[in-house]
Amino acid sequence: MQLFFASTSPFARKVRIVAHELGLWERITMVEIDPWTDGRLRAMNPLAKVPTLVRDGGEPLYDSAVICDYLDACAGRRLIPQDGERRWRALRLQALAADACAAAGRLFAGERRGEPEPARDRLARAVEATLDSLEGEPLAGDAPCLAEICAALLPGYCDFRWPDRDWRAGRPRLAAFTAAMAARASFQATRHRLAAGT
Ligand SMILES: N[C@@H](CCC(=O)N[C@@H](CS)C(=O)NCC(=O)O)C(=O)O
Repeated sequence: MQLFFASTSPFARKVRIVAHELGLWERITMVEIDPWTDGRLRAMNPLAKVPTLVRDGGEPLYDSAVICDYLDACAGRRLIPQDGERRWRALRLQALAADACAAAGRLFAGERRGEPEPARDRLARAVEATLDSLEGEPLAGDAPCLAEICAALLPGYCDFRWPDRDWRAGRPRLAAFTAAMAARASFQATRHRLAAGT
């Protein structure tokens, strides 16, 4: 299998963390690309987005939630609870993290372009409210499932994009949880970084 990813993408990071936690890391060739300029991607994914997973003898898979589901099935269903409240919680936190990370990415891009404040305000409020909501979640950094992995994505992305902004102030539980998750090998191996030339 080949996973096309960008090291700046929280969606790709989620998939890579899941692959690592499931013990599938060695079975996947990680191909780092720039989704905006790499012409190979659109032939596999009409949206030309990362992450995209190319399987041996199967259709390519895209959208991080679909890829995580596929990897979890490959590994015998270990990270995504299959029934009960735990399942809905994991899927809810996955959806929350996805849209909040998308808002954070748009906010970062808008700041760089110097977009006016009102255009950015709704995005900033989505990011802040999501961090507040995560502070209220019962999260533990040991034995994580998809819920905990997803809950740690936005804090990690904020640290990457805005290292000078203190999202931890007033959110001690989320800060402790994020530190515990950041120490895991899967999070260490997938830390966000700027690709060369960006
Ligand atoms: N819903 C998708 C979102 C993926 C996504 O937006 N990826 C961004 C990078 S963070 C991308 O590839 N952008 C390139 C583009 O929009 O052309 C998922 O969960 O995989």
